[in-house]
This record gives sequence, C-alpha cells and structure tokens, in this order.
Amino acid sequence: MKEAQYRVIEHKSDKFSIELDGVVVEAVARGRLKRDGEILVGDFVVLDENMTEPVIARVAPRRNSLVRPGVANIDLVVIVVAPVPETDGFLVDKLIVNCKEAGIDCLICLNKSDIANTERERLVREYGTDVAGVVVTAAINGEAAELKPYLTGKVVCFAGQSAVGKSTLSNAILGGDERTVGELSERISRGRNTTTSARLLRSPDGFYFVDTPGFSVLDTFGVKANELALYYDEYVRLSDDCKFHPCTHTSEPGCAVKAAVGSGNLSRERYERYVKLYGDLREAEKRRTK
Ligand SMILES: Nc1nc2c(ncn2[C@@H]2O[C@H](COP(=O)(O)OP(=O)(O)OP(=O)(O)O)[C@@H](O)[C@H]2O)c(=O)[nH]1
Ligand SMILES: [Zn+2]
Repeated sequence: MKEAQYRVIEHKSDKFSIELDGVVVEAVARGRLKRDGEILVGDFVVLDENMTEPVIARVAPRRNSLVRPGVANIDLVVIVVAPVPETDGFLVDKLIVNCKEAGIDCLICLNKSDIANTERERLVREYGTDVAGVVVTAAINGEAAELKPYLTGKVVCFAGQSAVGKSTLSNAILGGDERTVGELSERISRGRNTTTSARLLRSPDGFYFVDTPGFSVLDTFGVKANELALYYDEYVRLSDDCKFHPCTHTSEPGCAVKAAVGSGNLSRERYERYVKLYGDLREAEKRRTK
C-alpha cells in the first residue's frame, strides 16, 4: 500500500499541523528533521509507522520552494495589479522572473475592474507568453469568476504591490465557508509583523491559499545578468535570429529582439525595463567582484 502523504499546513514552534483529506493532525519532528527549513509549510510528509504518536519520518521531494518565509510546492503565483495604485512594471517583471526561476506558474490578475478595465490588452501583449493567463476581477464586489478556474486543486500564493487588493481578493475567493472565514478573521487580527511563518488555508472549492505575513516572492531575486533574457519567452524564441550567440539583447548589433521592439512586435516598455534590470544586475555583479 502507498504510504499516506500528509500536507504540512502550519508550523508553530515544534508542532506541525498536517492534513490529509481535510482532517488535520498535530505532529512533531525528530532529529535532523527538527532543523530549520527541513520541513516547510506545503511539504508532503510521511509518518513514522512505529510510533503511536504522529511523528514525521520523511519529507517527500519538493517540486519547488520559496524562502522567507519558507513555503514548498507552490503551484501558482497570482500577480495582482490594479488601475490604482499605478502598476510598478519592474515589480511585475521581477515577480515573473522569480516564478520561472523557482519553477512556479504565474498569472496576472487585473483587479479593481470596477474603476477601469482598459489594461487587459496591454498586459496580454506584454506578458501573454510568459504567464498562464491574464484575468480581470473586481474583488470589492466579490467578482472573481475569471480567476477561480485557475485555482482548482492548486496551492496558490498572491503577490503584488501594496493596496492592489490581495487581501480583498483572497477574502472574495475564500469567503463563504465558516471555518475559513473564522481563520480569515484570525488572520487579519494577528499581528502581521509578529510572526514570520506561513500557513496554508484550505478553500471550500479545493485549493490552498498561502497565507503569509509580509510575503515577498522578490526576496530571492538572484538571477545572473547574462541569464536574465532566458526568463523572457519571446526573447528566447527570437535569440536564434540574433547575430551574436549568446546575445544579451542590449548593445549587440544585429539583435533580433531589438529589431522586434523597433518594429512594434514586442513591448518597448517591457524591453526598456529589461535593459535597466540587466544593467542593475551587471552593476551589482561588478560591485561584488571588486
Ligand atoms: N474599487 C475597488 N477597490 C478595491 C478592490 N479590491 C480591493 N479594493 C480596495 O483597495 C484597498 C486595498 O485593498 P487590500 O485588499 O487591502 O490590498 P492588499 O494588496 O492586500 O494591500 P497590502 O495588504 O498593503 O499588501 C482597499 O481599500 C480595498 O477596499 C476592487 O476590486 N475595486
Ligand atoms: Zn539579441
């Protein structure tokens, strides 16, 4: 028989809340597994059959993980943007790079469509090939129907700048279920700065929401300058036609990416941000080697 794999949904001091088919059990770790980072929220674990109490014996291999706070096996990062506050394109660009580097799908959610809903086309044009989708929501009115189908059965994490509506959106999606609502009000009241551990909230529709205090997928931004272009699908596709191999698509002559930007086939704004990010990464690398 296949061993039962429990999902770690919360970690408090030396106790892990682990879940299987909606039933939550408290378990402890022994020995090496007690060390920081050995067991993360989102991990799948197997219990020690020889113990009468639930003791975690093993952690299943992770598909991916993020740090600070540690979460494993995330399926989808929802990058939330809105008409207000004005979108920080660098943040969106970096979030996408980070998701790709970590091997996590992401999608863009344009929230507050009740205020304005004119950006979808631009977002599809800029990011269409790099994300699983671009959806539109009005969380304040509970409108999240476009987003929901992407979440089913997944472990989902919301990211994006302050005040775009991440909390409102998660309430709109998780709301309605008493157990979850109770957890949510606790979530809102607990001090956001007093704890650094993440936890998973299970939604009635069968997905898991990564609830974290001050979560920032950005904390791990550590790609190399000359690898940055590998995280832009269209640049990878065009690079065969560049004169130089490899081409950073910045100052090389005969660059197919630059040509596509010039002819309007690629977003100039995103390209200009790429050049800036590339330059910043180069600078940081130079400073480190000095
Ligand atoms: N008009 C409109 N306002 C919204 C919508 N969603 C959220 N808001 C408002 O935007 C403000 C910020 O919403 P939050 O959900 O707190 O945003 P957040 O992204 O969680 O912000 P941080 O916690 O700072 O990261 C609140 O005043 C919300 O009422 C929406 O769909 N339409
Ligand atoms: Zn090039």
